[in-house]
Amino acid sequence: MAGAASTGRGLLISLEGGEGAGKTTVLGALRERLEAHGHRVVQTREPGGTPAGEAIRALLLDPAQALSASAELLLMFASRAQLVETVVEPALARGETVLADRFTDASFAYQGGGRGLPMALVAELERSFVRRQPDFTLLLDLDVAAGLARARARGGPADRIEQEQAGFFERVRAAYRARAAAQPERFAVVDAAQPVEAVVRDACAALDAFLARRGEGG
Ligand code: Z5A
Repeated sequence: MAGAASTGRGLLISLEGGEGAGKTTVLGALRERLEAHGHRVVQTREPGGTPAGEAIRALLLDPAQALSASAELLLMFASRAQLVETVVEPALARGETVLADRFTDASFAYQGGGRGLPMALVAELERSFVRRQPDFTLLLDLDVAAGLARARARGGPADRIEQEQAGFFERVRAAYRARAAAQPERFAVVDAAQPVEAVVRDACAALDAFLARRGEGG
């Protein structure tokens, strides 16, 4: 599967993590960093990121919906297919950098790890409908109990997936870590248990190191 780097087009950079890992906090800093390096940045989120994707997101996160695991997986990919075709690929073709708040790794972690669906099925959907992996993925790794405590402290009602038990989130974390360990050239793992400033510092340092490997200094 070709990454953007090998096509000479724009870059696809994704941010992943479990519940309460602090993605929202880190995204803004990564965007600023990329812009400082001269990148034109298009930010996306999943599920969602397009009008159709946001409607699918509402369905996916609605606690009143008793979705089967397969339906959940296919809806995640329906949202992703719409995003890839109408936002991600056009941006990459224009030479822009896509900063993705979750991408396909989330389906491997949540639907493969969390729900126990076959990883080969997720990989088949990726091959058929996404056709690329991120050039660089930052994984914010955090102990599940700490992440759930942060999410609870944030307040507000839990969505359908947030209502899952700790065991589900342990499997999600294990799947993310296994993917990062299997693809060290693509992933950087940041210890998200640290204070916010340290998480942001380490995330920006990992991004800088990736850009430096591509010959983008400073
Ligand atoms: N999902 C899936 O199952 N399959 C897929 O393929 C995809 C997604 C793409 C929605 O995703 C759900 O969809 C998600 C995965 C699933 N389900 N869950 N659970 P989302 O990304 O939109 O939702 P989320 O994971 O719940 O993200 P979030 O709510 O935006 O969380 P976050 O960005 O990681 O956390 P945060 O809001 O930045 O921080 C949480 C709180 O902790 C907040 O009060 C912060 O102030 C605090 N915080 C953050 N960092 C720190 C540090 N370092 N120390 C202390 N406190 C901190």
